[in-house]
Amino acid sequence: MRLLLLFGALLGHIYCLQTFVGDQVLEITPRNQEQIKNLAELEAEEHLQLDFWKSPTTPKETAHVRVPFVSLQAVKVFLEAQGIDYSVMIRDVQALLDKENEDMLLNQRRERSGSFNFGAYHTFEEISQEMDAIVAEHPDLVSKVNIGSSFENRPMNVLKFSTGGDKPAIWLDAGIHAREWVTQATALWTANKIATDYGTDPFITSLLDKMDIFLLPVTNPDGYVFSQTKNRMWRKTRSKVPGSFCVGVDPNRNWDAGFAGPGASNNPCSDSYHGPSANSEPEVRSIVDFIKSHGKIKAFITIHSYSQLLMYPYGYKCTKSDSFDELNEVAQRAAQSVASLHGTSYRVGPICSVIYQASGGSIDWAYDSGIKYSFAFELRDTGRYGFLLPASQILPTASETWLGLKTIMEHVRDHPY
Ligand code: 0X9
Ligand code: ZN
Repeated sequence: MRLLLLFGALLGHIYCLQTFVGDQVLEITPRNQEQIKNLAELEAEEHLQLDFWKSPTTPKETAHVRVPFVSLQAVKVFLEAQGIDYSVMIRDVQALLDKENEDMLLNQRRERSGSFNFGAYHTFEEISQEMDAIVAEHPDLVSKVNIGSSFENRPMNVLKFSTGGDKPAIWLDAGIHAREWVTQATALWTANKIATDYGTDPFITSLLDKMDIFLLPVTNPDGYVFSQTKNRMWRKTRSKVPGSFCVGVDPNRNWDAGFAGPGASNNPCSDSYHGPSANSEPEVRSIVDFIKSHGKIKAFITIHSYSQLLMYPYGYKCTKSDSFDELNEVAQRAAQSVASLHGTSYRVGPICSVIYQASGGSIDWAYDSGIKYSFAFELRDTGRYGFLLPASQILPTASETWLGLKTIMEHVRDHPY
């Protein structure tokens, strides 16, 4: 068995596919400020190669950390020595990846003789083809708008849902972080939902009579492809950083909103590296240019995973925005709508108080640019699988998220400004 694993790892390296054999995700519960500091010190030990899926913020709140097999012993010894409570959340990361891969291959075989399965994970190519198919099936409602290209020159294609002309519009994006696969899948399901229900669902019909919707399912195409072919845990873009061997920028630290402030890293090797300058990433620049030139975007909704949160500005500062009361009220109602389907419970609040201070985020930029209705979703789950959410949860996730989106969009429709 051991030999087999070793062989697998070796083979993986030959094909440049990063394996995670024996990696575990630990759930860590610091009891006090001191232990939170201990964890921050642990995170700073670069040689341990820890991947903080969820950072510790306040005592009793859990942190989720993927620990590479080679560091497991050291980390567990450290936690025990400091008296920090932890448990194993995912015992074998690679086992989940193998299952995910197998499911994708099985589904690909099934789709060859059937129709597109929205309850499966897909490649960038497959998603692009399905977007074209949706446009072809609903030519009077849906069109494809190319807003630019990624660093590696992949197209950034947005679906425009419109009954004609250029109306005030709602912006939706997903997959700005590559590894958050349930978000790209949810966005594609949502595109299909809007396209097929227009004309029968009174809400969609009335919304699209007054407004357009723009939906970008794969905001970080290079990262997404990389996460499927090389490293499942990839989060950032794939741009070359001058003067560093490390690749990629955190595209959700790259927006011109408190750029390079607290909650972003200036280390190009960090997963939250803000990049050399605001909008340095072509993926971010393309969206900024599109939204500015459109001029009538009234809502900006970005979809991340995981943690089951619905957030609004600010992240780069911890003061209330002028729209706090209204955004909070809408978000609370949206969270109730999400929960109404399968009981999935969301926490609601401004980014800074709900998670952490994070600068250079998209919804802060949108809000400060005059788009009042700016929200960030963090979809399922709360950690059992984290970024590795099984495909069997795509459909329930997408359908409950849709109810939350509807509540927000309804409010936007009825409160023109
Ligand atoms: O850290 C982030 O960028 C987001 N969390 S994630 O685990 N998906 O990486 C939260 C960011 C909040 N949203 C914005 N600032 N737009
Ligand atoms: Zn994210």
